[in-house]
Amino acid sequence: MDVEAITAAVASFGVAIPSWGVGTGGTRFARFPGPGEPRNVFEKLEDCAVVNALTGATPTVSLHLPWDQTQDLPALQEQAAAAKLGFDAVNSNTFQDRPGQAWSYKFGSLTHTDGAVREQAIAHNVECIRIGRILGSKALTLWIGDGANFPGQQHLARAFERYLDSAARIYAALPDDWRLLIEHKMYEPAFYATVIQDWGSSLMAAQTLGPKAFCLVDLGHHAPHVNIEMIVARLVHAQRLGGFHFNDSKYGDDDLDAGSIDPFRLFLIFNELVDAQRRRAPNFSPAHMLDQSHNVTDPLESLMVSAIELQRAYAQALLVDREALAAYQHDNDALMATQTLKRAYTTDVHPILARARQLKGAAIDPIGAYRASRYRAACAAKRPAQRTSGSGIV
Ligand code: PSV
Ligand code: MN
Repeated sequence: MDVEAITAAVASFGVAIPSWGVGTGGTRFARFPGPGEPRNVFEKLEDCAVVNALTGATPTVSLHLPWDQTQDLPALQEQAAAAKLGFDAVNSNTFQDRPGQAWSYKFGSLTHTDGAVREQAIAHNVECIRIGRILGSKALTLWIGDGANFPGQQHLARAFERYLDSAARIYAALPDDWRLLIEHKMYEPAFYATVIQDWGSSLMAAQTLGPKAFCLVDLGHHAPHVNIEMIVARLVHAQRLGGFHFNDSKYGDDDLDAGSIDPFRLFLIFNELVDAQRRRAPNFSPAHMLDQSHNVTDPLESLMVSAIELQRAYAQALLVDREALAAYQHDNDALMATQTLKRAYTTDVHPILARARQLKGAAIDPIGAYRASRYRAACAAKRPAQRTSGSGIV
């Protein structure tokens, strides 16, 4: 691909901002909120609009319900339209109790042993679909924390069966043009066994549910050193790669900024995506979302840098000489095959990314422009400190 074509491809790349990512996150030990945190979904949208205006890379927002609940959906739609923001997948939340709810999720939600709890969790997901339809979303992301902390606590097989039964009810409520994105996570909050703990469980569930069910890969939800690009390749093969929650991790965390620890791994994942795109792999149109917890940075700056890291990985993957790579692979020339990838990965694509932003009317230097705008100080003045509606723990 020539430079112009790569620039155009980068300019058309978009990743959704998680609404919960614009507030400061936290760990289970503490949360240290910064000045001018958004206090509701409308203020979160204001922040998302700033990130998109400066990067041109985040045209959509992924809501989390009930954290982003509002009685005034038309106003939300209006604000989004004015800011030229769309809504990506809606995320449901049955991993927390909310005040006044009839049944507790302490021992699970969609897989709870009590049918009444399962019904409540199913109804919440159906409500998420209803809200998402109004806003123009086309997918529901289903992540549950259900599982066990002790061997023997849960009947492992039956818990999965209950998951399939509950998820089938949600699936039945999906509009024809929607996707159900099933997100797996190895552990946390369940530390012994999580019902949808890996891509195997996720794929089995997707294949059982039907053609609108896909697997969502949150990069941080695997054991250290797991080869995520291989998982991606397998899900592409199975025609069930539904999307990503991008982030990075070093140990068992799932929240660090995308590309901050292992940008080579991010590149290798994008290498699989570009390969699938080139091969016109069937049913291949994964959703891109960030899912990070910004604990020590200004969340908007982290989101900008993360979106750009994804574009960098994408541009570098586009630079891979695929014909040469295929020939080296065919000839079992391991050294030249890997050098072909390295050559693309070590190319400085920074000017291409800046040019793509310039073409879109975004900032050549988003962080510099953001700091010069003093947006954060303006937020601090007009948004007196208050807890955000998000959990702070991602
Ligand atoms: C769970 O750790 C997760 O990755 C899921 O995507 C949740 O919806 C999100 O984080 C927020 O807690
Ligand atoms: Mn996630």
